Amino acid sequence: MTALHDRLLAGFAQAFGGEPELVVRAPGRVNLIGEHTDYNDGFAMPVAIGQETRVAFRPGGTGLRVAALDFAEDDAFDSAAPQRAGGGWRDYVRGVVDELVRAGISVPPGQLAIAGSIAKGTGLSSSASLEVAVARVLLDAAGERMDPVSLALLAQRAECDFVGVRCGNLDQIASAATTRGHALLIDCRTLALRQIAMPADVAVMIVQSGVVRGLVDGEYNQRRQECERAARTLGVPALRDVDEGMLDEACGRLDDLAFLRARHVCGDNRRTREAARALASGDLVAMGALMRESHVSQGRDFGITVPHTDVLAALMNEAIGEDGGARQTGGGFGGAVVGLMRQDRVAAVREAVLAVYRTPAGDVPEICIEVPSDGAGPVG
Ligand code: GAF
Repeated sequence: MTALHDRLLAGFAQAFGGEPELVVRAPGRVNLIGEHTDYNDGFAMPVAIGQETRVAFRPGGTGLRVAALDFAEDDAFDSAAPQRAGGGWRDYVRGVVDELVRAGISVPPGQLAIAGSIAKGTGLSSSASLEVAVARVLLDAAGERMDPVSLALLAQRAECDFVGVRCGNLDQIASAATTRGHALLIDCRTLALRQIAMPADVAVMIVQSGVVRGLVDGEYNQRRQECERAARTLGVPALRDVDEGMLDEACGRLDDLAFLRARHVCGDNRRTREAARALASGDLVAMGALMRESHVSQGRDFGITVPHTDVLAALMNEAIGEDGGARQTGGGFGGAVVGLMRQDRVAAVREAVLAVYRTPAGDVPEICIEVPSDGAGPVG
């Protein structure tokens, strides 16, 4: 099927013998625009990508035995009991099991193998895709159905409660609820979703800066606290309830840092809604301008770009020209830069990046062209 699938089946056979009964895939995502807006009840617009996590399951035995093939590590625990966090990849699995048990699902005992093609720390949501894949395979094995958004929210709770990242719902919804060939406009408060067809001649390019980041390092939660402080001072439930005009009028009430954080969030909420309209009408010039503005705002106001992603985004924007744009994507502090461009610009942009950009280790960057994929589901 794919190299990942073959690796998963071979790893399952080696760890547990024989074959799985169920295989599920859940994609990573690249966020086109709307960053750090999700936990402010705002808007984001991701696409699901071809890089994904696959999990294979066979019911039987007592307890859950888990083999994480990418780490050559395993875990074993009672799948019917509440779980305790212990650190590392195990928390993503145990956290999901814990949430399923809390939701009244009778998680079957069995063997579970996990393999993925999303590199960690690259801003493409390897952790959300793992959570969503594990939740979906265990629900399927239990004979239970859950709609994609409820499944995503369950996975998000697992990350918040077990891993300790107070993330929003963007990554899990993107992994669970996207549709092939479409970007997904998410209203992170109402959970209204709008699928937006990608224009046929538009390419999504992801370039890895080579600066690896993690969300657990405190900066992410700190940004969230700063946004919550700004909302409290402004007397609103979340920054979603403030637009840029209101913010300008209220700026005297906010400390400088809270004002800057709020300006980014309010700006990206507006830009994301405008971007959805631009993409839906195939207006890549408008879409590109919004992406460039969003990148600037992430650096100037939100303090989450780094010199390498600034250089890379500038280089890509120059090579793309007016018809499209590029910006750092994901939680920030490195990771990937996403570019949207006409298909006929891909070769020139790739060439420009490879000629000039080097990762902190001095390597040429990884570049891939992504075709927006379907959200999580069974394979085969
Ligand atoms: C990370 C988080 F997990 C998401 O919830 C979101 O906040 C994103 O950073 C930034 O937009 O991926």
